[in-house]
Amino acid sequence: MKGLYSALLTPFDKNGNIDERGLRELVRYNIDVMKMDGLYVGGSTGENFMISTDMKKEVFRIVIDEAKDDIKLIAQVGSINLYESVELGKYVTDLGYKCLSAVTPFYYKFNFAEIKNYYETIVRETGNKMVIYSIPFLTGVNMNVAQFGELLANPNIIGIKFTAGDFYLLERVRKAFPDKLIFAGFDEMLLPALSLGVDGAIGSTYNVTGKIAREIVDLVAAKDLEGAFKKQNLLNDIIEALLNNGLYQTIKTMLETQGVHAGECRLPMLPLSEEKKAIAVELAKKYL
Ligand code: HMN
Repeated sequence: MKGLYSALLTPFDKNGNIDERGLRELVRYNIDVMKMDGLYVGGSTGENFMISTDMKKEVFRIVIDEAKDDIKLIAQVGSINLYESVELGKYVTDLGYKCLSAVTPFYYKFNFAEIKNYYETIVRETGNKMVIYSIPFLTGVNMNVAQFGELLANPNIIGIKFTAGDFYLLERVRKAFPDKLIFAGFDEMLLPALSLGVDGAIGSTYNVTGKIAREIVDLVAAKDLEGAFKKQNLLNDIIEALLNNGLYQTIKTMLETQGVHAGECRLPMLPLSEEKKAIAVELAKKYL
């Protein structure tokens, strides 16, 4: 499951319905143009926490139908409703997804025993593999090396999507679990994460910056750190512009200029103003 994954966006129409044609085009774009190794389906980038269970299923079904065996797939089924996670986990496993991921349960201050039970329940009930999705800046859930170790002791819990800037923790986790998969979750810190030995990366911006991310991966593998640093600078120029302009909406508008019907974001996210749309179009002209 190693490699570079786009965290897949979900194209919506103006009424917040899934645009199947756009979703299929986006899957193909990531495979054929961005040349990704994998897709992370149903993550934050997919606006997953704003859609119903049925819509999540629809996304999972369309994506695997379009992707077939052309790209690796990870299905994010995490939810603070554990019953929904299990239902989705079983659903995607039946569809043929070979690996799940689940965000650490958030909002309530779940204790570690509850978090452990959440992961163990999902892998037990689905029989599938699991990548822990750790993103403390959004969930408020911080785990230490020992706690990661307790989860990773389960052979079906095969790795961590590490979306944090704590590189001391990343280094400790890498050293402690050399045989588990670690994915970097912050695109703007791809190079430092690679230098600490991550097995891959999962990111929203790779839907439009995947080729630059690939160059960084290749330059690090060739031990050309200076070259990799220049590419990370370029990547971060784009990421900074995306974050300033509205991340998902701007990526979607950039994709639209490439003929991918990436559509709108779903409420409560608002559409871009005309001014911001124009900025997104300029970014696409400059970087795509
Ligand atoms: C997902 O769940 O969709 C992604 O894996 C999340 C991914 O880590 C992204 N994080 C968020 O959007 C919160 C990053 O790619 C992020 O968008 C990027 O580094 C820009 O900050």
